[in-house]
Amino acid sequence: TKSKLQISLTAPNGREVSLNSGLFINNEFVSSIGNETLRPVDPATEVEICHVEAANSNDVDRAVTAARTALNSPSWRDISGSERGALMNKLADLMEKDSEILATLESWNGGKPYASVVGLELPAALGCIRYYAGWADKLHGQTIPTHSKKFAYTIKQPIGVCGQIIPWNYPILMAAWKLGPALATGNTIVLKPAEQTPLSMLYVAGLVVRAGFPPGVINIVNGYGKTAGHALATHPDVAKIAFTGSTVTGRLIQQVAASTLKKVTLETGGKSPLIVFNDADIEQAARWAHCGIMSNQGQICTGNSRLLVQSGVHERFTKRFVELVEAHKVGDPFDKDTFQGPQITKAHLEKILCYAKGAEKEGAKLETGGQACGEEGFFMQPTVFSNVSSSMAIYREEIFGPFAAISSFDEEDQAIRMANETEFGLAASIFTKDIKRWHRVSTQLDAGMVWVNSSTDSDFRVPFGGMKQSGIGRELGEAGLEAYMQIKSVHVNLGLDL
Ligand code: TXE
Repeated sequence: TKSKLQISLTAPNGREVSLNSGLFINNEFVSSIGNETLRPVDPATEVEICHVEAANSNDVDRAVTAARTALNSPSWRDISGSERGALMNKLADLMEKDSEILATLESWNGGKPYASVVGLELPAALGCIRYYAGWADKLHGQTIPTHSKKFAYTIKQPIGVCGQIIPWNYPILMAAWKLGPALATGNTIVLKPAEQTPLSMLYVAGLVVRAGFPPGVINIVNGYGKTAGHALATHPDVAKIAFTGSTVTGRLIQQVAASTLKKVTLETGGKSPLIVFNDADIEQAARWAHCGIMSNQGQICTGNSRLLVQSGVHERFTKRFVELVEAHKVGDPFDKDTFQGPQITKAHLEKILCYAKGAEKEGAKLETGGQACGEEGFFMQPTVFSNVSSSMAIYREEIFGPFAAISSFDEEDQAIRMANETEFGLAASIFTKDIKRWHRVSTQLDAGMVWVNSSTDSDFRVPFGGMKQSGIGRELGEAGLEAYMQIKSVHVNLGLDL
């Protein structure tokens, strides 16, 4: 079956890529037990790329067993943190060497502009793995004096087998955010990419072997959410689930994971506000706002989808923002001038179009866009509505497209109230030159991340995550390690006799 699973592809940019389409379990590519396959599609042309194996619950069970065995194998359990870090750095080096292949697969399968995958996302993913590799030998407990004849110490231990479920909008980056802290802390992993985008992580799977990871430490199983994802979230031997995706699926995972009391971290949806005050640098505010909602086809969890603009600069800001939106190029992800590629699927494009239709009916003012575009592929015109009120669906619901809703406000208090009137709490941006104001406002915003005079600007050294229904726990930075370790307290009696 090995040769059957080996596939050779020619990408639209002419690059030849060969990869294995199997499930990656125990450092080997294997066929799935059931007959299910995934059929990834190029969203720019609507052409099917290939077939890859899709895991059913028995396959997930195989992967979890491999991960569980690896957890206690001397080649993983007994190596030092420094050695774990070295393996991680090796993986990052191999990924860097093949970054053009990885970026090709990421762009082709996900419709993502190639230039930004190569220039921004891959460096961020490699940076994240290397950052956590650096932590691997710096994780230690405390000694705690308790009594003259007793003392205690703590050790930080891995949680166990970690199930990691990632979305389609940034496959490699989201995998790096999850693999980094889990490996640094000595866990073993079963990672499930999204069914729309299986390809880039299949290529990474091949590099895992070359980096020298012991079998079973990193398992990568493609598959559907309802089968493979559900099987991971309910498996009794999976100790922890980390998920990035929709709030609806996040809730479901938390519910089913409760039966085995798994540790759960979730990074879910958002409806992040970007607040522009009268004293802001309007050119910079418009540029960051543009980048913060139109990059990655608007499929960004922290995307500043609501632009709250103070009345004094509303007209000027809207004019400049719309100019920038209309100037960016929509088209072939492999064209170096392309800023915006296609949406991930036809269904997703249709959902975005539905919001545009609804907004017009609800009385919002269409400033630009609102339609699909291109002769083939799932392309959406970048879309801006103004005059958006809090009762409208486009103000309340995550659209996840190149779609911005502009509303105006008069006073600071009103801006804070508007920013917070959402079930989400992922991120927020403030544009102002007033130091006292940015401090005052950022303290009051319901958001896990606040940007002052920028937007959606993440960094692997800084914690990332949401308040309210945008998630549970934090990824990245030192805080990102916590979810992957448990503390054991050892009480030592040095001679206190009973
Ligand atoms: O997400 P899902 P979808 C938001 C965005 C988007 C919407 C729907 O608004 O329009 O979600 O996207 C796996 N048990 N975000 O349907 O379903 C699935 O296979 C276990 C925001 O793609 O959340 C995939 O691997 N797993 C977001 C992952 O969950 C399940 C990124 C995400 O899919 C499962 C993506 C189940 N029952 C979408 N059902 C962000 N926060 O960045 C699905 N999955």
